[in-house]
Amino acid sequence: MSRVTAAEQRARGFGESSSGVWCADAGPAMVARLARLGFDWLCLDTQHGVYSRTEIINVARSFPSGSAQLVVRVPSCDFVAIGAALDAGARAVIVPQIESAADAQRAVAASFYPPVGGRSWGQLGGIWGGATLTAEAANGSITCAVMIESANALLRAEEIAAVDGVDQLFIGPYDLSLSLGTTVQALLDDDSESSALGRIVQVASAYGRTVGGFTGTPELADRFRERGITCLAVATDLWVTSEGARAALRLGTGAG
Ligand code: 3PY
Ligand code: MG
Repeated sequence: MSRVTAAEQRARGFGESSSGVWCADAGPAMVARLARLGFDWLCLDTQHGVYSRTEIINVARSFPSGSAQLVVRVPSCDFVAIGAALDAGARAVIVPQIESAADAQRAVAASFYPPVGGRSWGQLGGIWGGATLTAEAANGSITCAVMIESANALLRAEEIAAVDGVDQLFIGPYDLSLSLGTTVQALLDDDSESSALGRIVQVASAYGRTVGGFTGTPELADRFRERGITCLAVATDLWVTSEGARAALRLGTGAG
């Protein structure tokens, strides 16, 4: 079973029935605005997004308290990168390309202080007047989500989900469909017993983990929700700005 219940994860903002915005390019001021708009969580994508460690810190420094939960998708299953994101103040990490129980164990070891893992002490929040959590409070409040996004990960979903400390299986539909030789639409359309998405949801539930995923648009998010996946990145920073501009032009030119 999970260290934390689904209800506890939900209460933190990044859990079942939550809507996040995924940022790949927005700078600190735009991130702060997005964080106040009502999303449950905001994820900085440091795998495919533009952010260096300094930029993660700059975002975290001006991240508004009492707003969305700050989540970081780290670049890889790397001890230093996971620790750096959490030290900056992320309350959850999404760790990409998890292929095995050994990978998941590495993600957990980097995410939690002893005795759960081997995270190194050095939170930065105190520098800018933010929170410094005790090791116990950090271990009790950080969410470690591991990404299932390959045929291998799908095959080994049980052993990955069984790792103590894994809180959530997070689906990367684009890499997963590439790895399976299919498309995101076809992944969503397959509602057979043996479907990839069905298998992930079923394994997560069997091991008491929540399940989340990247979608990037509200329309795609609806399709994931229909499949029982409800911790979703429902928009990106790019989607918010381009759709906002489209709406303004439509309405502002009297065409709306
Ligand atoms: C994927 O769909 O593979 C992702 O990692 C989303 O960013
Ligand atoms: Mg991916």
